Amino acid sequence: MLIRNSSNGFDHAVPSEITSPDIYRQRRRFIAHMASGVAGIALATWAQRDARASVHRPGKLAAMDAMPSNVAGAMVMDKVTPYTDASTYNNYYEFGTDKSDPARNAHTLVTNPWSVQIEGLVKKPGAIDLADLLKVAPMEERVYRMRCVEGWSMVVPWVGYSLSALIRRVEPLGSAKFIQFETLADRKVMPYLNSRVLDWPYAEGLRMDEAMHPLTLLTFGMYSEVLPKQNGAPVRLVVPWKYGFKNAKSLVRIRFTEQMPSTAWNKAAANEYGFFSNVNPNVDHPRWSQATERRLGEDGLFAKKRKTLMFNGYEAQVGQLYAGMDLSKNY
Ligand SMILES: Nc1nc2c(c(=O)[nH]1)N[C@H]1C(S)=C(S)[C@@H](COP(=O)(O)O)O[C@H]1N2
Ligand SMILES: [Mo]
Repeated sequence: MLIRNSSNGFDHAVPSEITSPDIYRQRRRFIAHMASGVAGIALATWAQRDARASVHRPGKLAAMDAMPSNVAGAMVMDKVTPYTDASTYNNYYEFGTDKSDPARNAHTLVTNPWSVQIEGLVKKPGAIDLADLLKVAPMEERVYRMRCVEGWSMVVPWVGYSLSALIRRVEPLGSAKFIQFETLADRKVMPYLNSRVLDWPYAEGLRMDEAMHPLTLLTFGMYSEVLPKQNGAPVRLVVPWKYGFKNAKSLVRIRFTEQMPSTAWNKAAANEYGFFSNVNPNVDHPRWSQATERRLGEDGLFAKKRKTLMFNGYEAQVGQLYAGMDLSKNY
């Protein structure tokens, strides 16, 4: 793995299966093209592939015009998961509990108009329109691993900016120690809100230092395009060192709190899903091991397993956030 972020000083390498240097250079060139306005050609190629795969793709993310050519995003050198896998094998329980349900059902989600409510312990509470939210900081591409607590993983080029930029913008009070994230709960468009799998709206939370960490991405796109609805359009969280369920989709509310906030999965099964939920191969889920994972798009459904990495491979960047904590108790 190689993560580079000139602005944050990340430069860490560990052995793992890596993308060939050629493909890596191609990707970098593609990103530079996106930024310099030559995107049409590159996108035509993507569109052709799309036609072959017959997967609907939402198109270019307008705010990417502002993306700098020297992208200061964190890059993982693992092979990027095919778009088709990342956009058809999903967890978005509001649209159904089968992996194929969100891609089939989420088309009913209305993502425009959209705004995110900022509330709680901040100097500047209030609603922020999506158009304004897109402009809080320059967009970056970050190729992150994502590890679902159920044992599958993927590598996705997300597009967004560090959540810290938004947090600074709204000026939290000194008493704010945590942030709670709430996502859309609209019975008109989300068939599974009538089920009692979870206590809706879906809620997640981070400690302030986790939320401020540069890797924590407020995410608007993937694969150089707008997020597909099943992946959490128009705006979601991506916290790459934590299990996938921390990555709340279709955010509508960001609340600054003094106490550790409740989260949907912790409420549903506290002995299985803790507040921290850092990826940890040494702490098993009560019902299964977390030592290995299956990478989406690799050799079909019964592929050989990969070893799961501590903090999903981001230990050098985030390990110090948990210094001295008993990770088997604070799971
Ligand atoms: N609102 C909402 N956000 C959600 C979920 C959900 O059911 N509802 N599922 C979570 C889980 S369990 C995972 S693994 C990731 C999956 O993200 P992906 O579909 O983009 O891979 O989204 C997370 N965010
Ligand atoms: Mo998950």
